[in-house]
Amino acid sequence: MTPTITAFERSPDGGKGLARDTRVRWALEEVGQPYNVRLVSFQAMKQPAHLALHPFGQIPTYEQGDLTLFETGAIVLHIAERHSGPLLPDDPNARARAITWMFAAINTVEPPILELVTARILEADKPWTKDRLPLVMDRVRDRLQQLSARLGDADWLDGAFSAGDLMMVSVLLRLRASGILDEFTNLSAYVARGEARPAYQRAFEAQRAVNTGRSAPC
Ligand code: GTB
Repeated sequence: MTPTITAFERSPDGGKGLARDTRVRWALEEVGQPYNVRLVSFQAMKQPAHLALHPFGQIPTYEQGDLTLFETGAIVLHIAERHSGPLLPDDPNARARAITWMFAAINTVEPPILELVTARILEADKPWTKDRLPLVMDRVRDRLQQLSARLGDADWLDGAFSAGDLMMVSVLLRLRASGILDEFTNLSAYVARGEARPAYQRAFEAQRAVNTGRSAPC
């Protein structure tokens, strides 16, 4: 049965691919699973029909048969597990490490990045932002420094590309506008490698088509 995911009717980023449905689309493209998309407005997200799928009234969600999921990490992990091979290695230890990187992306690397997004965008005009921004930027730099040291000159975090890389690249993409990523040559190249993957390109174009009104290339 073809899964259905939800995405913004109009993403606030205008199609830059930063909303989290892109991560789910990317995972589905990597495993070659066709999918349907139901677009929801901000208003519809807070209505009972959507809240029944997502208790926090957000996107993305994932429905397949009688299974409904929310939380991007859980959805990507589910997709990876259902399609053995492309996103999770068969070796149990390598698989556990790939899942560890998924958690590291959303639990350790993403939180300071989200703080930065809040400071730069949502609180840009607040009186405290001038003093707080350098502190937040340094917290992001600390994490990137550690991640950069671990990645070294490898292509991916642990052997072949995995769901861990999919999540980490997606998280790092949120930094592009800040310029901080450019301070770490190997991380910039890592993100570029992720973006160059045909599956990412298809996912990106599909969400862009929704948000710009242009049709996605076949
Ligand atoms: N922990 C949840 C998950 O990982 O799935 C978080 C889901 C979430 O934050 N969803 C956001 C949402 O539905 C969209 S992705 N927000 C609406 C609401 O809460 O009312 C976050 C997002 C939104 C916009 C941009 N952007 O414009 O650049 C980027 C990312």
